[in-house]
Amino acid sequence: MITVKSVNLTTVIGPTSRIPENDIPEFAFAGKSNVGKSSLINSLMNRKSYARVSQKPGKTQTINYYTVNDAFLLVDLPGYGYAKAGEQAQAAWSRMIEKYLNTSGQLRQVFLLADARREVAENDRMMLDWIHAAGFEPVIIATKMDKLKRSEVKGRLEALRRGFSLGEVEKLIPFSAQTGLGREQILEEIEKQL
Ligand SMILES: Nc1nc2c(ncn2[C@@H]2O[C@H](COP(=O)(O)OP(=O)(O)OP(=O)(O)O)[C@@H](O)[C@H]2O)c(=O)[nH]1
Ligand SMILES: [Mg+2]
Repeated sequence: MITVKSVNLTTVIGPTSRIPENDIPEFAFAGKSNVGKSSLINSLMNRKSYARVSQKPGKTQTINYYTVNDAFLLVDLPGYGYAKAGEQAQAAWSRMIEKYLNTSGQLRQVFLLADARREVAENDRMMLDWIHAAGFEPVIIATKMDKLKRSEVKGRLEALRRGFSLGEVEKLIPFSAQTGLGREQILEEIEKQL
């Protein structure tokens, strides 16, 4: 199991910047605005608020690279589907994500996050298509599992599987930044690719 010894916000990329050519493996986290990408990255890094967590959605509008143990990078992608962001910002967002997915030479695995309480939306499926088109098979993560009642868990996970049309082999990891549920499983997925 990976033990986090050091973390470092290494690179911040805006819409017009070039995607950096790194020499260590990258693991990217995609998903709707407010789904919990930054919180998940903090949980993996054992940090409370190193990656900026937003009260308001649409906070992370850059691609943020966090180096862990000088061995790999966790990549916090900007969230999509924030209605108030405006059309221009949304367009800039999609260009940036597609550019990242298609040009990062070190990307090993994409994690696609979806809120366990919500239905899979059109833009979630679009994101999944882009990830596939770039040649990756994402691991889906159901976030905010602590907000579900015990009796809801099974049904919500099945709904996410249906929403993303997941087959038997595709992974769906239930996660909570609050309880740490799923953290080790995600770290194992990362370790496999190192
Ligand atoms: N209860 C609970 N709340 C969570 C969890 N993960 C994130 N949150 C909350 O959800 C809100 C959004 O979390 P972020 O981590 O900022 O989400 P994000 O996907 O990075 O959002 P953007 O940067 O806007 O794309 C914050 O208020 C978090 O505290 C979780 O596992 N459980
Ligand atoms: Mg964020």
